[in-house]
Amino acid sequence: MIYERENETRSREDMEQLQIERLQTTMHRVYRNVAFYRHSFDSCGVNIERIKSINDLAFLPFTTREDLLKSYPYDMFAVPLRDIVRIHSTSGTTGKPIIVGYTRNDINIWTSLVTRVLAAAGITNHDFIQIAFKYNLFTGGFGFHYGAEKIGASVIPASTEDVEKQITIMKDYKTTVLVSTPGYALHIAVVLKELNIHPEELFLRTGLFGAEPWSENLRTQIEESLHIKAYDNYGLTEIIGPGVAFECEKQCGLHINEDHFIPEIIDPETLETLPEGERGELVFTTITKQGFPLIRYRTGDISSIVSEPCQCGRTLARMERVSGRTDDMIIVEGINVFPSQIEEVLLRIEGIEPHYQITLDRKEGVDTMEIMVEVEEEFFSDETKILENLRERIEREISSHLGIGAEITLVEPKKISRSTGGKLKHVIDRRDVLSK
Ligand code: DLL
Repeated sequence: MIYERENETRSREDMEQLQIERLQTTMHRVYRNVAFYRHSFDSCGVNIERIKSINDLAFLPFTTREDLLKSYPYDMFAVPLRDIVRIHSTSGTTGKPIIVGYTRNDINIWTSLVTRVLAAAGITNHDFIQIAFKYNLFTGGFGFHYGAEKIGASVIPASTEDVEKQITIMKDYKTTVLVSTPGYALHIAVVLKELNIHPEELFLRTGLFGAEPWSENLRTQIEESLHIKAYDNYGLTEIIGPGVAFECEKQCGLHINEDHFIPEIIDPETLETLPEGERGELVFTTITKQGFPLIRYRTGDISSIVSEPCQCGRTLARMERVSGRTDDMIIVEGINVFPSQIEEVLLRIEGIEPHYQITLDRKEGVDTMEIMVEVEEEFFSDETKILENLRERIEREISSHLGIGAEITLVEPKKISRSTGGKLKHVIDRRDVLSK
């Protein structure tokens, strides 16, 4: 079903007209209210009155993750703090996170965008939706919750209940829709099998999965093991959270909510805008957000875009499923982490050499992370108890600073291969996240 037919099926001409009007308003708002944009437009000689077509976007400077980190906590907000009704933030940072704020209007828009995502997957007020995302600073739980209520479904905020409880709820409350990361859905499927519960004993028919990369292979595996149809959806905290792009029943790319976010694909090296269909870094400009508007935000996600209308009737441009990152960010169980953050935790611990290797794997549907760490020579000549204490300490520190569990393996100095001039590969990812 198309939730907002008028907005999801505009002609290209109409859409561009709407986008440029909204972009003008946004540019004025950020120029007036955000010192970062005033400086950045002034130093690039941008005259906002001259931005008259979508192609003129290319004259505007980019905004990066680093810019947002520097603006901690509220320097990027474009409204007085009394108008902010909600705050979320990016996850798992040892340093400072990126904090985003929403006005009441932003929340209303976000809600309707998530409603589009759900409606496109055929969800109605007859459904029972089990949301197995965290309800906290992460945008997944609250984002989906509001959208699901708006569609009139019965919302079950199962959040981080353990997997057996999730299954009991699913069975007893007659859940028809599961909302989670694809990795968690797989984990549920594995445990169902262990418990000897046949998927037909459940009422599940649809899954909406996102927040981390996944492959067509994984989709098939989840669909077959849970007897459901699985839909992909994409979003990021900085732009709004979930509700940026979603699959329809045709499942040929993710429709971007272009009446709220203007997408571009750029070459991450030259920063040139790339033509339709070419793969590069996804960049978004928000054009209706009041609290935390962003101009040409570099997401670091690799994708491509086509604007040809879809067979479903929507004219919203489509992005291909995210096929990687321009940086080394990894996502473990939906939590985003940079190897540099792990390094920061490790190097604060005495006795650790600055050499480590991270191996990601998936066992029985659960993401696992092993960190091999080199330890100073003298620790190896000491009692094993000291080594064991050190191992436990690293595990604790990683978990408390980054919110993820890791298995630590301590090794002797020079055990981990050194860079031979090329870029040292700190991460080995053995999960089937991106292969077709
Ligand atoms: O993951 C928002 C979200 C919540 C999206 C629930 C969908 C469902 P962040 O924690 O800020 O926000 O992480 C954003 O996750 O830049 C991508 O690298 C990755 N990502 C999100 N959705 C997908 C997806 C939420 N469907 C980062 N496929 C993004 C691949 C995804 N990667």
